[in-house]
This record gives sequence, C-alpha cells and structure tokens, in this order.
Amino acid sequence: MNLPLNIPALSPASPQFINLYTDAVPGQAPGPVQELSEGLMAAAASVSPKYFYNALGSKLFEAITALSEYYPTRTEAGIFGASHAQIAQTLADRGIHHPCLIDLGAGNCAKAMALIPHLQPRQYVPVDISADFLKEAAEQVQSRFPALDIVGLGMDFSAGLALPDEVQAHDRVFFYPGSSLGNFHPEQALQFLQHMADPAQGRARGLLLGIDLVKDTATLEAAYDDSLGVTAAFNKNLLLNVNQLLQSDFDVRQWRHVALFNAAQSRIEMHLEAMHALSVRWPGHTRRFEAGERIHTESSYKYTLGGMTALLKQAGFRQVRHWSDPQNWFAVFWAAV
Ligand code: AVJ
Repeated sequence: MNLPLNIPALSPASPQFINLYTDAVPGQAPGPVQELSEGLMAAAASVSPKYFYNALGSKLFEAITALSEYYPTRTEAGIFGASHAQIAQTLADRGIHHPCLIDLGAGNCAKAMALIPHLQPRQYVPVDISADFLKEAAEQVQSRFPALDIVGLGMDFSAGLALPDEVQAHDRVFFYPGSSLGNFHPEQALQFLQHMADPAQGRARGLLLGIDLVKDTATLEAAYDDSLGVTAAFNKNLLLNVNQLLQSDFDVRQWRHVALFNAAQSRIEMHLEAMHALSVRWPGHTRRFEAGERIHTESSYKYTLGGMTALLKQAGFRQVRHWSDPQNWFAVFWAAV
C-alpha cells in the first residue's frame, strides 16, 4: 500500500496493545461479578451479551458469520464491496483523507481489513472486549499492512468510550459495523451515538455504521436459530464464561436456546430456558429457576432506513446518508459530525 510521504515509512512491525478490560478481576473492581450477580438475581434474569465474547465465544461468532442463515455479515460485505469508492469519496468530500479509524467491536478485524485499502487510515484502532482474540487479530492486520500505525484496545466500550492518548485526536472516524449497535436498547443507542457525535467527547469527524433492517420473521428467526445449532452453542457458551467469571455452577445441558422476533419491539430476543426446575450457586448466592424460566441474553434491534436516519440526526450528526443492498436487508450509514 503506497502511503503519502508525510506518513512515516515504517511504523514498528507489531501493533501497540492496551488492555483496559481484563484488569477488572472478580471481587476487586465492582465489574463483572457485581453486574452478573445483579442480573441473575433479578426477577426477570438477564446477562449482558458482552459476556458472549470470551475466546471461544469470539470463535463461535466467527462461525456464525459463515452460516447460510446468518445473512448480516455477507450482506454488509456486499454493500461495502459495491460502495467502497463512493464511501471513500464521501469522506474525502469532507476533507477526511487519512482518518484515524476506530473500529468498535472489531473481533477478527476482517471488515476493517477490507476497508483499509480504500480509506487509507493513518492509524487503525481496533477495540474489543475479547482482548486476547483481538490481540491476535491486530497482529494479522499488522502483517498485512506493515506500515500502518495500529493501537489495539481491550475494552468494554459499552460502559463508555474514554479512549487513551495513544489514539490520535485528528480526523477520527468511528467504524461500527455488523449491526452491533442493535444490542443497545434504542434509548441507550441514542446516548452512545450522542457521545460519538459530541465534538467535545467523541472528538470524531463521523461514523460508518452497519445496521440490520427489519424483515420477515422467518428470515430473522432462522438467522438466530440456525439448523446446525451454532448460535445455540454461542448462547450456551455464555454460561461457561459466567462460570469462569462468577465461580458459578451452571450446567449447559440443563438449558435450551430460544430465539424469537418481538415485532412490537422490533428486536430479536435470545434467551436460555431452564429445561427443568434447578438451582445455580455462586459465592454468596443461590438462584432457583423453575422449569421454563428464562435468562435473557441478547436483544438485537432491527431498524428501518428512516428510523436509523432519524436516530442519527437526533444524536447530533449533521450529514446522514446510506447504502443498502437491493433487498434492503442491511444498510451502511455514513453520519458526519
Ligand atoms: C454481533 C451483535 C451484531 O446481534 O446479530 C449473532 C450477535 N447474536 N447471532 C447480532 C449475534 C446471535 C450479532 N452482533
């Protein structure tokens, strides 16, 4: 990749990596332990979807993206494939030529690897809660783009987007693909977007956002309850991660994967259902579950083009445009600050 002269020829071959997450060990910081205990002890038990992403969970999600039923990843990739040049031109028209690209929930960084040759960022900042998985992925990106300045961040950004000084302040562009914003309830999504749109906080020039659109229930439910059972494994693996973090004694064989589309709320809901009455124990706690009782593990909100455009404007973004696939199953939004 031939970079302009003012970009240093070779940055160090290995990415910088800052881990702002795993330090929150159980029992010290009121981190995972307190959050998980409160969620599980609630009358309507729930666990945040961020706990899907331990090392195995990140790999299972990678497998999900290869499933025939799970259309979001390839549909989004198709949109980027068809619109790379327009997207790069849209940023250039706003004077953004070599952005600092901040990739939220980067995972294996595959989406950014496809985008980097077109946007030619001068710094790439992949951010993910699955720190070890991300570290490996960032090294892959570095070996593909040896001259690129990379700063990997192990971080739970759902709790706030305070970025360290190693992240360049100039021409920041947030990249939030894959419809991960869908995990936030709409009012939380608005707050998260407001943070990015606020020059004082996000200090960004804009956001490239991937959003899954509302469609027929059968297609949606198949995408979250695939015939191979990979999504079921992804969902149940959360209990193994909870056992790791909470020293609890969940037995995954006692739980059934449930995925349903709640049309009234325009969201996919994933739950784990107790197959018979049982108790789960962890230090200081015992939680009884009746047969059929559920733990809510994920909401994945589905938007309309108009609905997301309005939300981005409400959040403070000034220029909003989108690209979508011919069936309007998925959309990529550019929202400028
Ligand atoms: C990574 C949050 C975008 O909600 O579609 C995939 C996660 N859950 N299958 C989504 C997920 C079940 C995915 N996101």
